[in-house]
Amino acid sequence: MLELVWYLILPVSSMDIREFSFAQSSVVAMNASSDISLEYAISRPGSALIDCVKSCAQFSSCAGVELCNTTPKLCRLWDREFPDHLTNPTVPQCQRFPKTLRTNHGCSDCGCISSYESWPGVKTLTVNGQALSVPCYQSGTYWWTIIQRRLDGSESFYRDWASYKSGFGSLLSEFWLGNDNIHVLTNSGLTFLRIELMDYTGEWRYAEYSTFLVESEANKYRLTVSGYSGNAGDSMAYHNGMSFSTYDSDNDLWTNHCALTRLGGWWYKSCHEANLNGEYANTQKSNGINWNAWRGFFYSMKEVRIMIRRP
Ligand SMILES: [Ca+2]
Repeated sequence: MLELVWYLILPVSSMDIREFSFAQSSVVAMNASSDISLEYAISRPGSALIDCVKSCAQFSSCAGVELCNTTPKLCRLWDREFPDHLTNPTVPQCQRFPKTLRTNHGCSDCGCISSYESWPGVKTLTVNGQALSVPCYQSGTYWWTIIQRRLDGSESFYRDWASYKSGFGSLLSEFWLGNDNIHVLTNSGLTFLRIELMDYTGEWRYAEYSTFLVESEANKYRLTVSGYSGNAGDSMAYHNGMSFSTYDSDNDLWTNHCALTRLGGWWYKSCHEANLNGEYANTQKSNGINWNAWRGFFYSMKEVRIMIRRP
């Protein structure tokens, strides 16, 4: 990894150039040329990259640079996040350097990060003095902190208490942020909840809750949720006041064991109206990623995002 550190302040810039680092991305790609806000040739020898990142640092909207080892060398400024999944082997001489903040300014949530950065993505928060990486997501005018995501069934959510406590999966795809982290985040004021759901036709619906609190492990991560609005229907009210259960820890109100039979970890009662950690693509009654108020117990949502912010 090549990393440049800057100790220059450009007078034209409203942002201090020292705040940024440019680390070479592992992906060499070139696509979506409409996202390039500026491209220019660099004639001065030996200083192409320095030239290029200096330009990028001047613009808060610049998300990174691409330096092409052509003749002459080309500097491209990108005005949105690099789409890492895109690759174009026809331009192997271009290298990418995403711009990242050197400091998160002590931000403990994505809303705070949005004051300093232009594009969401995986960011590092400082929560209770500890670093915590989370995906930030923009929905409407807000940046949200994502605590759970289902995308494609690549991750098993049939996990034990310890896994749900600490979290599992990949922040770039499917994951659970961890009950301890969710407790700390809600306890620090991220008490506004938004759940986004997509069915297999591609339709998205949402449910928002003005109050969302998850207690500590000592209280079995007891859930407080209320204040519904949205168009997906309210499938969380049923779970208000419930403790968390996993297949190795039955804290539900049923004589049997919900987490074991419903294949997830959740604030089960007897058993659920929402089963967002259920088994991916399972259409057996109540075992899939259910949201009963919209699609019922025999429908497993294709995609889910659970996210929180300060009110
Ligand atoms: Ca039980």
